[in-house]
Amino acid sequence: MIDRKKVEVCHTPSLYNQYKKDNQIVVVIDVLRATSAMCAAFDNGVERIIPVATLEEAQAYKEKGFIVAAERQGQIVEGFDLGNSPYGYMTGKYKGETIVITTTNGTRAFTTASDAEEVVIGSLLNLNALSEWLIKQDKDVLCLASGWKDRFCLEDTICAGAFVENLIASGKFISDEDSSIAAKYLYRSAKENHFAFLKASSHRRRLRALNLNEDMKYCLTPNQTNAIPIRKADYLVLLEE
Ligand code: 3SL
Repeated sequence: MIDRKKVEVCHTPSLYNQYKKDNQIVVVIDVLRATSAMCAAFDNGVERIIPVATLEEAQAYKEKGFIVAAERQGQIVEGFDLGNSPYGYMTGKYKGETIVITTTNGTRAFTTASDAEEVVIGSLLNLNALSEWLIKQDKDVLCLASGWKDRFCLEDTICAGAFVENLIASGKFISDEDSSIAAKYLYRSAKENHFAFLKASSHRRRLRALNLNEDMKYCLTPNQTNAIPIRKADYLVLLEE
């Protein structure tokens, strides 16, 4: 009998304790836009990312001379170097650099999973590359959606559902939880056109009001990079295989 591993979905950081298990890989997902920006950053040569949950921690790093990205309410926080638009990381300016980042939900989800054995960063941008790597690890996987201020959100759910779909299709994984099955069906409904499917979603409305349509189109287009950010100590580096 094949010993199939589990791939499950946790819809918000506040539910993490209900889903966490020993020896599990946690995939932190914040499609709009934190984990998409992190994938874009590594794809463009950033050396290391230090995610922090609060503006106070970010400020402390800034005072020590670090490059610091800070987002709140979808905008760059005054006094910091950049925000979480993926395009901000594509200029070549940050090649080889360490960037500290704090965002409303994504970096909070990352720190919530600090007790996990392994943490990687997922987005639609690295969907297939990360799926292939997860399939090879032979470990249970938990997709942790960042949500919005601990509320369910559609875009992270769809992305988590895409990982569930890919991992189950390998024949090596199953899902038990209704949260995972729901995510998979939502992904199937959305996959022909994520941007259109999310038209009425709260985050699309929020970012549209800030004129961030181009960011959304980029973040919602799957498989633009093979970059897999992986946690090492309390920071992220590019997974080298
Ligand atoms: O919550 C987050 O981590 C952000 O990515 C939110 S926003 O896309 O900047 O609105």
